[in-house]
Amino acid sequence: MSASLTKQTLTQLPASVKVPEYPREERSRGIVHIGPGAFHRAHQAVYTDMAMAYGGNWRITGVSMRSATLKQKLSEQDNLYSLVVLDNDPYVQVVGAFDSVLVLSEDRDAIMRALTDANTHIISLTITEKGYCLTSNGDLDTSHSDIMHDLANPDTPVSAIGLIVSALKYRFEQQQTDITVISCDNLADNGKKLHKAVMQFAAKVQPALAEWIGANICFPCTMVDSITPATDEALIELAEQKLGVKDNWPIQREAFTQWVVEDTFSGPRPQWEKVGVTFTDDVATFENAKLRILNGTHSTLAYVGTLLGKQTVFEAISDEALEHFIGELLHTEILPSINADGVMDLSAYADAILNRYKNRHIRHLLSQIAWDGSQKLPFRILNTIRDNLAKSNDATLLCVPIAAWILFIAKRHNDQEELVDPLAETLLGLAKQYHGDTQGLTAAVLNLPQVFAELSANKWFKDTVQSHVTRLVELNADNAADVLKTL
Ligand code: CS2
Repeated sequence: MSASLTKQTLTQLPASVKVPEYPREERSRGIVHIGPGAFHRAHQAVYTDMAMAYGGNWRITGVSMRSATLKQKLSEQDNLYSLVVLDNDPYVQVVGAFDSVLVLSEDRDAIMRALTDANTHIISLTITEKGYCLTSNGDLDTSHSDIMHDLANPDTPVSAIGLIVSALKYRFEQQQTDITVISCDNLADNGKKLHKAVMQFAAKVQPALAEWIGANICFPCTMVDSITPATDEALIELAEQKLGVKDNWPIQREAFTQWVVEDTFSGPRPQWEKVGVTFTDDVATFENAKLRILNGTHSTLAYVGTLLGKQTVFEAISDEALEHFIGELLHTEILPSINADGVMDLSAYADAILNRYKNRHIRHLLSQIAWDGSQKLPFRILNTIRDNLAKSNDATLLCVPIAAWILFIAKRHNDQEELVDPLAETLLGLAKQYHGDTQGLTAAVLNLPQVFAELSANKWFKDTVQSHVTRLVELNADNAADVLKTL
């Protein structure tokens, strides 16, 4: 058995492996990151690791809201892990930015100390859409069980919003303002949404606290991008081959990576601009383009591709009929919904994304992208539909991923497979109730206000999804071109 990746073995790695270019032991924490999942470790943590070569105490303390696995795995290897970049010639980079991982159920006091430490200048988050506990109108969902718990027990929060507010309350009492709170999730206007949720929560705790947050703390919007398939056995083996030592928790991503950050900070930050991060006053255009073009087509490939029996993004985009459909969807309905004049060439951006999907070295499971459809589709597809309807543009093809999602739910129920979604119980309950009646299931799902909001009452939208469902029920690998053409 080979030795493990640790600070001792770090000095003996092959020359081809990139290692942290700063004296790691001398650098202390400056960031607390809530939700240190694979995406954060492959993206923001890598930028921060590289930026530390230009100075600064920006080590990261990760805060896991639930699972203790990462804490255990990383602590066994001195909080080091490797990133495998999947390209024609895959390479490995060891990331040293983490100083520790804490878990809410085990380390509540240590987490509070980290969040309120005067040397912590950034609280960042990747908690996925559902972690924000928002209603479909973008307000804090005060009927959410975690938010109800936290409003009743503000000193022992279980939600990320409650945790941030309790840390900011301490900072308010100490008048410690030099901190910025950064959302790194795939939500349109992520900083504004986070700010609103925090303000609405804080106002209920203490109005003066909300006022202080409003006046002193910045919540920049960001656009994050890099395709990051979940860790699997093949990756663990590849990492070991490249490292010559065993990393029990490596991560992987494509070579392409982008981070666009609104340049509004209420405290110091790493020199991220030196390592490829873009700072701008207008993140919205980048965010909209990325969410609608990349994430919108990703979800479409996930649901339609699964109905076609495909497993990965590469397999799905290699299907000629599906590739053609995605092209039509992009050029007739998604690109016209985005106003990017003078900021970016949308057509070239979309082509580059399709090329990224065609990377044969990446095995990105459609089932991973299909998670949490009830949370993702509003940002990825429904907002685009709304904009198109408002401009009297067509939105017919945009209703296809919605129809395919509904059939995907029915399929999960029929195949007795897990549906990963915070609304899984409701959705599978409907699939059971309407077993064999896809029209009934469609009507019931489209009636869920927490997903569709005012679109639940839009006759055109409901009729279009129903008609797609009728066609897609027939879809299979042999008739894909014919069926997709008639949608
Ligand atoms: C994907 C994203 O899992 C998903 O839903 O669409 O994680 C996607 O890979 C990233 O946003 C790419 O930046």
